[in-house]
Amino acid sequence: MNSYRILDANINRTSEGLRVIEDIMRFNYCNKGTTEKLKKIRHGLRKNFKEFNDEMIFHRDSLKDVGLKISQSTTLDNKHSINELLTANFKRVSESLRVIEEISKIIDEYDKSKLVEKIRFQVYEIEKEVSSKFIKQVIPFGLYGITCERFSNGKSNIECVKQMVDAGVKIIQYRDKNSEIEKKLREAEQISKICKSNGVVFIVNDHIDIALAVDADGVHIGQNDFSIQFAKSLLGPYKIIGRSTHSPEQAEKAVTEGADYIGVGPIFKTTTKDTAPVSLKYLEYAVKNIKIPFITIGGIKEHNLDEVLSYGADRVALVSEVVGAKNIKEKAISINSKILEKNN
Ligand code: TZP
Ligand code: MG
Repeated sequence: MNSYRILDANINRTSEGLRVIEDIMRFNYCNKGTTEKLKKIRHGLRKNFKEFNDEMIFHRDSLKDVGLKISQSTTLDNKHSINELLTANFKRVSESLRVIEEISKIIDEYDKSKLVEKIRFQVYEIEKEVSSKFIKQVIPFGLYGITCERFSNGKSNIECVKQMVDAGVKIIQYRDKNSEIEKKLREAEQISKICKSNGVVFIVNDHIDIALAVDADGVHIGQNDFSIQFAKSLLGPYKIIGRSTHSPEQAEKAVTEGADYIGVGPIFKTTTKDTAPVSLKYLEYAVKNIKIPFITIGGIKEHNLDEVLSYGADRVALVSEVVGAKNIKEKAISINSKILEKNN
């Protein structure tokens, strides 16, 4: 086994990945703290494997690397935004650190392996920091989960969120129109933690202050709430702003004002929200004309989901149908897979 060749490739890979992130933090975001941390890790790693330098260079054979041909013949690694660059390079760094960690064990360098494991966990923490401050999350396809204690048959909002997250739902909105603000803050804090540790996007309905306090990924605001511009001025450029819309005019306005996604609905009659249904005609309009993500919502149940999907909806919110189900997890799995399969 050519351990030193693997070690060499992965130390280079880690350093290069760290350098890309470091330079983005340094020159694009002028963020001294993160730049310093990354630089320290990069230098520390090199220093710890310095004694193998000669051995590694001896085993290096870049021109005969079969991976180069594969990489040259694909465009899968193309990137279009700083977000994508950061995400891909964090992934590259943690993966290559893991390889160094494992290879170190078989060359009898267990202590070094443990040290690299520690570095890997430091990188995870930095990724978390960078992603909450500088990366705007994308709106995932599939079921958009929303809390609603009024329909959850005694289950708490937290319990509902846990089950939806367990089901693989990738975006959760905390919506509670009735509770005291203290309770909302406490619940939002807990849901934020659940979402962060499961890679789920977290949106707070109505409350920009709560979204900020719990470091949510964004807010959802209705037609009678704050303006999108005001929300942006408080939340900065890396938080998601979603806007409810009930007509093509409102949709176009939200897009012009810079919403990251819009709600399209209520499609059918619903008792969850006091707004008249807009019918599938508005969904048809959105599919044809709206170029940002939109969430189809309102009166949607498992029995009419196929109809909604046949119009081209790719992100759908079913509120009472999911939180009111006997088994929320099973219901969410079933609905989410239908939406995702239809859009595959
Ligand atoms: N916005 C438009 S309709 C609606 C919201 C929040 C409620 C949808 O709830 P349900 O139970 O899925 O009809
Ligand atoms: Mg609102």
